[in-house]
Amino acid sequence: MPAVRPPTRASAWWRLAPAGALVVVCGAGAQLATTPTPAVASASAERSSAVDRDDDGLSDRRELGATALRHPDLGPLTTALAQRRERSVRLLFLGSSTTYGVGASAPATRYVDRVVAGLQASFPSRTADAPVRDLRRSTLRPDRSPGVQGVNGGVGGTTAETYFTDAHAYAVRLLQPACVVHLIGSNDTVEQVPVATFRARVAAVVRRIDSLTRRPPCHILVQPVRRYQVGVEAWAAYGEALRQVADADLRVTYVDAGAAFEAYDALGADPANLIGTDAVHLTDAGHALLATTVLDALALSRDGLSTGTDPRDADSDGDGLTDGSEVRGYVVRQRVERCAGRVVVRQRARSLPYVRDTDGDGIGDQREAAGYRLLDGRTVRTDPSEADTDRDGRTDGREARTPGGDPTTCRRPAG
Ligand SMILES: [Ca+2]
Ligand SMILES: [Ca+2]
Ligand SMILES: [Ca+2]
Ligand SMILES: [Ca+2]
Repeated sequence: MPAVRPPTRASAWWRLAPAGALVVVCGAGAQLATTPTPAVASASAERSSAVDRDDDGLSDRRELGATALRHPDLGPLTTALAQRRERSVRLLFLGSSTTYGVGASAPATRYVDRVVAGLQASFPSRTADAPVRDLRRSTLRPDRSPGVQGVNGGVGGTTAETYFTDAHAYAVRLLQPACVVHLIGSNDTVEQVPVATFRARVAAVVRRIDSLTRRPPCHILVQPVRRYQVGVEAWAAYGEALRQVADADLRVTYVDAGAAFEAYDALGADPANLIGTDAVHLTDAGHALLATTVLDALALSRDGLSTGTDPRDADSDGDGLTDGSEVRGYVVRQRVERCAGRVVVRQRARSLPYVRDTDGDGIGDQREAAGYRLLDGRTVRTDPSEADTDRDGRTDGREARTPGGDPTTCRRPAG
């Protein structure tokens, strides 16, 4: 029998863990990142692969995934990506004109659309990939289909003071993004907003977004491309401010996209034609380089994904079955007369550790595995991963609600 616990409210590890506690959660990864001596590094790697703090049969390493161990600040995104076949994984892009797409010749060549397309290619879902939508369209009718989705919240001309509005707050509350990408600072540098003020404003937006979400998202702070009228040193100070915001919070990542443009001499001879004729906005090639820089910095791959579960909660979806039993599988003992003629007395089932009703038949995974009552008083068990256990065309839930119905026997209900 699978291990059964009373249902608890599903929770996410990064929500339960305040910033300080997260250091402990990812202690092994953090130790590796500080490049200790090789002997220490391998010892901590070994420890982390064996540690199973919630005692659910899955190691912390497996539950967090290699990517999150290496890059703990992306935890909310990597966990969401692990669940992408069942749930929407939304990325909200904030910023000014470049985020909005100025300079790009078509929506598909915008930096935002390229980042989203790159993630969709790396992390396919069951449904057709949704194109990036703007804030208004995303909130008018939220797309509930599974997979990676992009929401473009860029507003031209904005600074750190103005790039996050009440409309954005509404969208965050409604859409609950897994990660928020902030490309901000270009206009602040031109307006010579004091660096400390800039830093405080970005940090305040991060905090505000966190307060609007049930599971605080990750944040990616992208240092924009330098503007001609801003000196290299002044520009670097704003980048340093973003880095400080990222260093202060374990869910915030800093990406220096501007450096890639300096390396191509974009503000000099610009041989790769990255900056447009207005000397401000990016060309299609510039948008492509920006997108590549962001994707490369995140270094996300399917291999590094986790089980999509919480290493501090033995039952991430609170359905009464431990994460370990749902991932590894368990035996359901029940005589089932299938329509094909075969009679089965026990079958091995697996269910999703982050979805309470994996097959969507209206009966939770734990009830299907442990047994539930039919209207005639008998108790039966059914396959939590098969909506129609006896394969007679009617779901287990429907048969259980029908007088005379039996989801374990292939026949029409009496009457
Ligand atoms: Ca565990
Ligand atoms: Ca469970
Ligand atoms: Ca079910
Ligand atoms: Ca059936």
